[in-house]
Amino acid sequence: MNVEKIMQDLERRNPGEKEFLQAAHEVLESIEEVYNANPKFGEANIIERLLEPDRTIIFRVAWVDDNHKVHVNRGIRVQYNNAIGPYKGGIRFHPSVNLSILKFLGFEQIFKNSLTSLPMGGGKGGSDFDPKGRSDQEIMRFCQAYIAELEKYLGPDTDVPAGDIGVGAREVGYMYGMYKKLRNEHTGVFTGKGRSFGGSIMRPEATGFGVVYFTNEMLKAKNIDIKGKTVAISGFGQVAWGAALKATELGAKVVTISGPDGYIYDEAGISGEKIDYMLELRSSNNDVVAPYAEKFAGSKFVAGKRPWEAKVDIALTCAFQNEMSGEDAKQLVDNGVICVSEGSNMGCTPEAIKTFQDAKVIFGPGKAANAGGVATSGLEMSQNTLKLSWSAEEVDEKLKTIMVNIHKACVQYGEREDGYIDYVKGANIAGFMKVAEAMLAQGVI
Ligand code: 2IT
Repeated sequence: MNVEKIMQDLERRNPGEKEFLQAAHEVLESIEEVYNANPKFGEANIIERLLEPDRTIIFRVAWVDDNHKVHVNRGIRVQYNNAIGPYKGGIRFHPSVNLSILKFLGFEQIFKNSLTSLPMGGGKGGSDFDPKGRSDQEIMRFCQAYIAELEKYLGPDTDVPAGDIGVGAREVGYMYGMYKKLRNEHTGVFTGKGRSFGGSIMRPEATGFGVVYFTNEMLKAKNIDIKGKTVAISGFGQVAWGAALKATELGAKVVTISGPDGYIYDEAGISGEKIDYMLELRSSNNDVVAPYAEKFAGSKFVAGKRPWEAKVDIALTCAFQNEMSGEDAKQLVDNGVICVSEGSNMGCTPEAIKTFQDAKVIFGPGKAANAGGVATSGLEMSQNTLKLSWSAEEVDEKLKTIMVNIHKACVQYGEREDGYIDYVKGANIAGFMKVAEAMLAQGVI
């Protein structure tokens, strides 16, 4: 394959889809060498077949707000690739959602899910619906309207959605409820469900826990102890919350969280009731972190800025794609950062990743670092199929093992001669190999 030629073709066929083109370019660059060394991939044109989603469903979502006003949003589900299992991936509700963003997320999900070693294909869905400030009734009506259309394309062995930004247990509950009513069946077609109806213990914590387990593996590979290290976390949602819990438990000190309004710096460390307070902030539905500084003395709120200007040992992006720029990365490097991991999907721009890798800062890409979330979704699917429920210890043990194995796979394909581990390359190649082998075995379809 010729990366430049493929990119030109992709740009022509997907004009303006910058997030998708960015995600595709990263994978192409990483796998080029192994792809060209194995002529069987080129002969079957695996790469072009992988880049084109199996199908994309786009639909109107009409709903009525509390003031009886009728709204129309766009619903999308990208069923990207099911070579190794049913389509699997979250649903995002955010005003920025468009086809490019869902294609980038769906494409990344193929490799991430492959890395988990569980049988899950890649997909992603969402809507440009903005949950901010909406009442519970409005959220419910929107979720029901969304799933009333998407229902026909889902199934426990076909496509299994979950949450993502703007979609948590409440939204999954409403969508699953409508799905169940329409199908008259109680098959676990969503993951991230409530515990009382088939949800897995630990799913809410899983992405954040997994990010810290993976970060800890990367540090251990360089004989660095996470204990006593300072950590900057962005975001204050489920991923940030889980990461703060686990990092604190392992003896690190979390000093920042952030929202669209700015960031909180808390030198004493965000632990205990301060972590619980993140959930309270989230449930207010206002999407701000500023109230934290009013509640906890000694902390400060920095308006309109991102947490990457803080001097820390470890930085974890847990908010949004491209939330860390090359400039942010340079600042972190100048401040002596030793390790950066993506809890958010594609949290760092290509310039930021290059800055870290050039400075030999340990860098964990989202596909590997945040795979604990979807891995635990895979465990939820297993429990639903088996019609039983595992304990927290069982789920946590499995999650830990999965993260350790993902780390091993990344090292296998990403270790350079100078000893630096290129986790981006490692994750992309390891994820790709399994999917490519499955596609080869299944013929041209
Ligand atoms: O980005 C992700 O991996 C998720 N939003 C979770 C997907 C899932 O199916 O649990």
